[in-house]
Amino acid sequence: MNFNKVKDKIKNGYPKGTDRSLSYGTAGFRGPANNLDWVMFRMGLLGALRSKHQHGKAIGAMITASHNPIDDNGIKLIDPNGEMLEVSWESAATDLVNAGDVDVVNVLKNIVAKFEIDFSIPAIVYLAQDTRPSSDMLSTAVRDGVEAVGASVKDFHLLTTPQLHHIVNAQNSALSNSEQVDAMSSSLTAADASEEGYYAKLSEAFLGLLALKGSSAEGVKDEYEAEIYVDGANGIGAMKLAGLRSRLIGLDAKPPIIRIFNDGKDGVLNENCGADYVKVLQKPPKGTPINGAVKYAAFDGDADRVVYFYFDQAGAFRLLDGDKIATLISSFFADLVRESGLSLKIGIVQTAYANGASTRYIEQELKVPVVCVPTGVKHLHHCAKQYDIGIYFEANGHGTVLFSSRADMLIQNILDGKFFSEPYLPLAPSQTEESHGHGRHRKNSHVGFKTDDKGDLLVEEVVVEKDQPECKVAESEDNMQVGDVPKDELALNTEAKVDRVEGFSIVPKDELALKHEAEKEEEDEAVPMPSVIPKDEVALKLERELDDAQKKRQSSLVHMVQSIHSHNVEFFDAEELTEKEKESRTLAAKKLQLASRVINQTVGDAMADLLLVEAVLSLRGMSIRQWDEFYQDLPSRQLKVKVADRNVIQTTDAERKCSTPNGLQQTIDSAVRRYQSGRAFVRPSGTEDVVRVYAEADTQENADKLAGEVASSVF
Ligand code: NG1
Ligand code: ZN
Repeated sequence: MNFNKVKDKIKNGYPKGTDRSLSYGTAGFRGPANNLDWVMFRMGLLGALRSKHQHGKAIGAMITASHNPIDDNGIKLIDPNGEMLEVSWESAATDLVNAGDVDVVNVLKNIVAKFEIDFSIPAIVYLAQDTRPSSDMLSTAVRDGVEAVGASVKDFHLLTTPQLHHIVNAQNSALSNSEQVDAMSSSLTAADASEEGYYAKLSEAFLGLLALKGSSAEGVKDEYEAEIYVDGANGIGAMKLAGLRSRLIGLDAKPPIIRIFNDGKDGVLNENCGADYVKVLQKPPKGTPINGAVKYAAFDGDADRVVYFYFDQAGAFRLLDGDKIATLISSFFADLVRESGLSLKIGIVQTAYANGASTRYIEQELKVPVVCVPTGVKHLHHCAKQYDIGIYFEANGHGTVLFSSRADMLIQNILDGKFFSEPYLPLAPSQTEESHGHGRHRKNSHVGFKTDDKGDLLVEEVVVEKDQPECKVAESEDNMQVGDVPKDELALNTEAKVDRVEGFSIVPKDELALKHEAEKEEEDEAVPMPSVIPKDEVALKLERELDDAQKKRQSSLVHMVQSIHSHNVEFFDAEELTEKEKESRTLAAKKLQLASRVINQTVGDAMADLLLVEAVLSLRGMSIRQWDEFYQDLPSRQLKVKVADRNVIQTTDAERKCSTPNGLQQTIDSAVRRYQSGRAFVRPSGTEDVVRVYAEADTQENADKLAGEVASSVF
């Protein structure tokens, strides 16, 4: 481990540029581009170490500041499975960037020791950048960091953020083909690990989906508008969408006509345009070709967010944000799951920024559970993984859909002609609660099996990850958990099923046990505490008999659970289905599988999300206006407040309440109470030096007023 080159490079190229403490936030490091080269160099070092730690798998380094102004830039690292950098490494990133120049090598050594890294393993970092003028120079700095520790770089130059996530995932999953990293990677090959592979995967799946569009039922008009104008935010998304568009040539399918504006030819990145501008200011981007008959979408600066909009008959701007996209996609998947006959657990993950009307719609109309987590993709992604089909979207348009390996397997079964209409694999999470002190405490669990202290078999909730504050379920006023389904269908069905299977049933306590218990109780009552009666012969014999019976049942059960886990799905007979039923289940399964391939399961992806939305609208023959009618947004307002130290504000309850400074929450509460349908919260931004204020109320005027009042209470 020789760090001389690191020392030399720091001294002669990348001295530390600030005394301010930085932290690897929700979007990595971001800031003014003219003082970031040293951060990039250090992130190059860290990326190389992370690759060594991951046995030489490729790590991604994306240079972008997303929707921030053109003079900013930033960097995010991508883990081998294409997801965000693992949380335990975020603090390593923060330590490394905050170290003084002379301490950098020590911090590196600490990281090597802490994570037990074999320094001799060859490492590789996949590098890409957005279109910012500073990105070239900053990319060189990352490369210098990677190479200073003897690792190598593969530079993809210009890519969208989600494209790099996809490529990193595809590369690593292709490498570990036999030892599949996870389901989302299992079907990926080396050919997928390229920009071309990305387009091929998306376009094939998308065209495949469109080809399944049936002719409209008689009397039902196909209202789908095949023309869409996309605001490319004058960034990388515009360029890459043009690349994707050229591959959308369908034989059996009629792809939409995509027209791109704000394509970077004569506009400035994110200036008066892009998804963030459209969402926050609730108005059309600069350069929108106004046309009452078409629909529009807007990407952000690195194309990981998308929102839709249109102009209604009166010419008024109408926004369909991430929440509306989540509802469209959820209703699509909920329908397909029903049609496929599969028991797949669908869940939606939102943040506090989700419009209250969307949450109500999803729960009350779609009847799909909603969970609220703190802002930041890592929280949403992590939580969505707990469902068979986990859908997450931030109101700002960042989101995707995750399919569990169980979902992939069950869908594939149908396509292989194996129809199972009954749930048989108790792996879906159910959320339950248990009392814990005064508050309510959540745990995430599966239905599982255990023996109680008398050796009886019980069906129980097996806790998967205890205490996941970032995946807490929202609490509503009546103290019921929003989105809580007491015990879901799957859990109940599974329990019932298990009950019915001879030999593996949850045996009601048998005669002997009951007798024994009754005797014991009598004894207990009869004999005053605290005497302890030595077990007599009969009791011991009874216990032994119980034990034997118990062991037998247990071993059968273990066998059953093992066979379930090894996907021995022949366990239950397939029910008799008519050919017509089989056909419709197969069609639904095909759509599910293709949709799971259109979507980018590593991260929110504007291009992939756009294709999925278009496919859903097209398959349903639905216009943007019809989609917009799902529910009416509550008017809302977002504001930014500059304060001396934004971190004096600390939050709790998925950021919907603040715990410090003292008294602030009470002030917000009393402001909120004065407005019909009022809701408001404040939180420090993770990407900008500001405090964000959000408010919603019955009218726009009231939402604005409430936001203003709350903003002034932050000073
Ligand atoms: P911050 O700056 O922490 O609010 C913003 C977005 C996040 C997420 C990150 C990363 C809002 C309110 N916040 O985070 O949702 O997208 O940027 O880009 O939109
Ligand atoms: Zn972005």
